[in-house]
Amino acid sequence: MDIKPNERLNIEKLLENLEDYRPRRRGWHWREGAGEKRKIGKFEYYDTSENLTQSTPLPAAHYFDDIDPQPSNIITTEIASGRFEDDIRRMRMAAWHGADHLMVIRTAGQSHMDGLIEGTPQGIGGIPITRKQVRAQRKALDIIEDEVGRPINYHSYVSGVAGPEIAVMFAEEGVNGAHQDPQYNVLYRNINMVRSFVDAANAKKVMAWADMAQIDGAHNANATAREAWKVMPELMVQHGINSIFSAKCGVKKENICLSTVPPTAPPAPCMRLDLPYAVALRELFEDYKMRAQQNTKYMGSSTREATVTHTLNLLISKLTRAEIQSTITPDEGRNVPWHIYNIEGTDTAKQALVGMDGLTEMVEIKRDHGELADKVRELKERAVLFMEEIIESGGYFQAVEDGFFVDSGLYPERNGDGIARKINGGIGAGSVYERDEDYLAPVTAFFGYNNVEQYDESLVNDPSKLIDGCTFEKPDKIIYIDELDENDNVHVRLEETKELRESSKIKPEMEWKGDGIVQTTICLPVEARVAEFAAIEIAKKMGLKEVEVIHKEVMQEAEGTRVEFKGKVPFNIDTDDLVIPPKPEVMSDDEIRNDIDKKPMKIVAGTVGEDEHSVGLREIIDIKHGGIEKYGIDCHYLGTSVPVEKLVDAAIETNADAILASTIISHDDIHYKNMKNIHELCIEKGIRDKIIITAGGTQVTPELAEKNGMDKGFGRGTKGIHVATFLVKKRREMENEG
Ligand code: Z97
Repeated sequence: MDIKPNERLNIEKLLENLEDYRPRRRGWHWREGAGEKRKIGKFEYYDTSENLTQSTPLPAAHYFDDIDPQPSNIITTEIASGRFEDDIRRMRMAAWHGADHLMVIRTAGQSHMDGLIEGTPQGIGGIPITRKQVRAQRKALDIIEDEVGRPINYHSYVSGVAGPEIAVMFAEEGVNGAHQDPQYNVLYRNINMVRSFVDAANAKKVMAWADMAQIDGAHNANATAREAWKVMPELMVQHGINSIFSAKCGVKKENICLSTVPPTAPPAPCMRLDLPYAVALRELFEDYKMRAQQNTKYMGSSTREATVTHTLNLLISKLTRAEIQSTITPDEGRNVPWHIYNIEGTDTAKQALVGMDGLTEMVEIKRDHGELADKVRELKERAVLFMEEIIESGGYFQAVEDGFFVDSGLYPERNGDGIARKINGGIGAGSVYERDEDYLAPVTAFFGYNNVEQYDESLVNDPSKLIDGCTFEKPDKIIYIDELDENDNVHVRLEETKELRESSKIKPEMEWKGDGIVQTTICLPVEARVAEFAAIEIAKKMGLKEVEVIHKEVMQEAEGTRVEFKGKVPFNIDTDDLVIPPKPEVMSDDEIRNDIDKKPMKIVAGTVGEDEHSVGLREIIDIKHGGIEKYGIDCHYLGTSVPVEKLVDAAIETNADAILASTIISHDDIHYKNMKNIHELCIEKGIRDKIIITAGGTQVTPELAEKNGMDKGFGRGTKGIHVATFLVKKRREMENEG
């Protein structure tokens, strides 16, 4: 299924024959050419990766020949709105902006589900993982990665008591990465610790077979602890436990990624706390990859504030390292997972990382002495002592029982507020049994004793041969169930939005097709609480439904409050009914400049009649705001209230190519009368066929200007480039005619 850039992804078509879809590759993919020096446009870059074949560059790229340099780091965005069919469309937008790690991971509580579910139920605030969703999304990403020209890593999570089953399904379906950390289940989901570690061994073994990247769950301690910067020693301990466990289950070290978050955020002096931590962590775990995520613990609903925190975190990634750079949607605080914020997060990372290209060639961390060196040493010591105490206390399980983890004291201090779990407690307690002697598991990538040799000694390393291959070798053995619920499935949902997909009708959307959501920012001259309720009234009067205030910020208690609200519009717009004026024609700056370089151009300009307005015309001429001077056009500005005769005479004297008349005053149609006068005087003086005449002003209608003898009229909103484009084109035309 090929797709053109201006063509929407056809979700119905994508869902056809899903039962026959097979992933075309497995395993994690790092960016190609990462860290090589390369020339892109007019610049040399030190740490980029290969360019995309199609992409959406940053907004300022049009000043730089539309280049779109890609950092060496993988860029992650989390997309899981609850409707996988709309997430696919968002994935395409994110990939075009430079994301190549698409995580279906949000707080749907996947880890509370005790088995694999089938079909495509709609999630709430996240998405339950099912085979059909995974398959449809991987299939869509095959198309999208071909479109942008870079492999895309698809990722979700292997957690809960169904973890091993999910891992198997992911391996079958070509999922490229997953969160897997038994400590997450134990601490945050109260899953029995023995069960969780046994399950993890199986899951990790399967993930190793599928060459998946693994992300741990240490960052959750940072997000959960009351004073997050104090859990730094513990974070390193958690990373250590999961990393070595994974390596022992056969996961390659380069596929083991530490999930690290700079633990604090402004107004804390975060660089002084976070940078030494980042250095210590990377030194202790130099064989492993870093997956850096922005700090969300202190994130409120201000997207501006979240973006600054993210950018400071990106500086740490740049100064140290982060093979994978996550970008939380900066709206985590308001719980509105919207398309536009995935794109903003992705762009923030791309922009900051590319902007800091080559920084470490010029700036160095003071590693050997001073505050940073002391702190790095101290953090490592605290972490090692923490680990030693775990061993002394009787091991990991005992330490969890004793509440060692997520305690908000800075180790070795303890505040007694850690999360304690019982070795015999939690979900799945007592569900782990020793394997019987004749236990048989003739499947690939199975952890531990599976007793195959009893049946066929030659198959010890290839147990699934006993059954002529398992689902890994023989995907046709997978039992594919399309849907289980006749009301809660993708076909029912698509039916509801059919009109919006198959006609010229559109509706605003933030999350799902046709959700109608709009967001508005206002400033009200009252204190916050009054502003909030006033904003709701205003939104209702604007015709919005289901109004909610999503952000408030005091400008000054008495003078103003900024309020952002969202709501839904109840109508569609038919794009076929729109009257869209033709796009103003603009040439590229270079094309205009080349023309003027080859053959100089001169103009005379003034505000005609008794008209003292000068600003508009000067903006059209002046280089500062993109006026026509910038293309090298020689401009003779005659001032305001210039008589028509003077303007025409000046044009003759200077042998000008064009007259630019500005006329703002419009009573008694004086502006059109002036135009007519200029036109007629030029005829009288015998220059009309050699000169271009244009008139501009806020009340000028292009059609009427032309009726009154102008070659072109320019109304409100005109920019220098519009005038320059016209002058160049008209001159070419006149030359051809002459
Ligand atoms: C991230 N922004 O990217 P549940 N397993 C592990 C986890 O860390 C998580 C889950 C499972 C964050 C995403 C935090 N992580 C959210 C190791 C969650 C999720 O089904 O929500 O319980 O599992 O890491």
